[in-house]
Amino acid sequence: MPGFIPWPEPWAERYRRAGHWRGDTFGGLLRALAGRFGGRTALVDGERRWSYRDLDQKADRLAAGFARLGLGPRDAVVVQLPNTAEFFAVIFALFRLGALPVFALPAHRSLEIRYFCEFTRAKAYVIPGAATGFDYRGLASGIRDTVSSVEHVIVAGESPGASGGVIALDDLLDEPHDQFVSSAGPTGGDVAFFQLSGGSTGVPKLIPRTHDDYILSLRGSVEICGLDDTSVYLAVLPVAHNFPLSSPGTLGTLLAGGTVVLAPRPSPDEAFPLIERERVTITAVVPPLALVWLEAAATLRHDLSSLRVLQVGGAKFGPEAAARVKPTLGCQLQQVFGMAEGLVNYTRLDDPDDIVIHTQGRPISPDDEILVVDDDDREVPAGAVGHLLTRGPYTIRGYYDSPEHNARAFTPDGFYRTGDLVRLTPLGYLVVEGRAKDQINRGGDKVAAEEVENHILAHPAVRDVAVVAMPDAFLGERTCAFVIARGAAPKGVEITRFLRDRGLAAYKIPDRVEFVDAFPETGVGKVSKKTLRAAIAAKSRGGAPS
Ligand code: J2J
Repeated sequence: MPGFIPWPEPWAERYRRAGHWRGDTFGGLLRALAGRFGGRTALVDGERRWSYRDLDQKADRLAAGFARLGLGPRDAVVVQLPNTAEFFAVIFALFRLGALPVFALPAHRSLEIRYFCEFTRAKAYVIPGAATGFDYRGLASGIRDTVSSVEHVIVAGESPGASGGVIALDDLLDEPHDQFVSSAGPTGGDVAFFQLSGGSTGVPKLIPRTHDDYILSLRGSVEICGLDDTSVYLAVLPVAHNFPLSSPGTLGTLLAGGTVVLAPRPSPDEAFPLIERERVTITAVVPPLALVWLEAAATLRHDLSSLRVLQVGGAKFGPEAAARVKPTLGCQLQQVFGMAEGLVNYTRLDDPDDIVIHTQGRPISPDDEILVVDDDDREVPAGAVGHLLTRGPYTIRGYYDSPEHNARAFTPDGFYRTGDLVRLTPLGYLVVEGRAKDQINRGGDKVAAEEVENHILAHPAVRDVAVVAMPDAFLGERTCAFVIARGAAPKGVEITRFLRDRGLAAYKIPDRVEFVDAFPETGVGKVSKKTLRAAIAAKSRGGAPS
């Protein structure tokens, strides 16, 4: 596939020989799961319960329906669905067809969606129906009218016969169809879908993941997390994100024959009753949500005794909060340090508390290679802090169709530059110490500074801008935009409204806008973001945000 950089053949051969890559595909896997776990519950969405057989059948029907629309192998389809059962019917149907889902988040707006559709020349865009609190129909009609590749808008969860030029998913599900087989179905080495990068550049990057590599990471995660057919996973984070999708997440749970329970919202008053009702055994949250849950567990009276593992990841979980998990929730904490590009690290369930509280885990696979290097790519002394580089059987060798960026983001011998600053403990566990990439980690939501800067620069009153992280007790970090105005400075809200109106996802909109006359510079005359970060940290300790 043009734009996809595969592993060099000697590496591919090695990963196959080691049994990491087995040639399975997601479409085939679901068929096998349906054979094995048939009538058992795969998905719980509100009052709806789909068995493995149901999911398999729906994927068949939908694949046939998609094929009728003219979708086929390697066609990209932007999927923007919340935590609903339909998400799984859609993605497995696309897998079966060999079409490529692009995993947009529900929070993405027209700027992001337009970019994904244009960049992948997506043929279709799948959106949720009513009752989401946002007009996805309006967003979709704007996209269809302006992005020529997008032939179909498909609405999930709406009554058959949806009008206005959109297609109801239920209509596609109508026609019985057994055992859909694509004439040119994918093989294990083929790209299965695109994940999105948290990014640090002007536009989001697309991450091509293959059936082989992703299934390996699922298998490893299932084993490490001890999942089996009695496991019940509660999906509270948006299911399209790599963490709840694969670490081991919803797909790992299905692979193990367990049950996935879909939470419409992550708040304790929605999630705790589900944990109690469905006897949930494992779930995954980001650090700010873990804090909310810890707080709520003290007051809300729900039976959480079924919960065995609380996974926390996506951003650094401090040791003070980490130490409270077991005493407060009565379950094991598992720290997860992962990335959509590949490498995922877990603390193990039988690790001593000290490791679980103070480290971010160790890699899934013995074939994950880890290097900790200085600014010149030389390995640092054991235990010292440095840049994390990684290579392995489920870490990509390049972003999709981005040769220039790839030259910077990967070393010549194929290591991915994660942009994270880490140190390795003597037992091989990673501790995340900071970040070198120009990104803000807003409680697990990643914001690329350059992307936001580009959009702010489009405002006519803005001469220059620098976006940096500011510390925040709850989210860990928030976003601050330092702006040099052309003349009289506009109000901060004019900038944020401008970004919202342009169609930027809300989590990328700066929490604070500061007007300055000039930027501090480094010795070589570059904007010193370090000085700006220190300035806003000092200021935000003293005053309320503007
Ligand atoms: C510090 N930083 C972390 C952690 C991720 C599992 C879990 C998380 C992600 C994810 C994922 C961190 N402590 N525990 O895909 O499968 C920051 C790092 C990393 C970046 C990746 C998974 N866990 N991070 O968060 O692609 O900076 O994936 O490089 O969204 O999040 O972000 P993302």
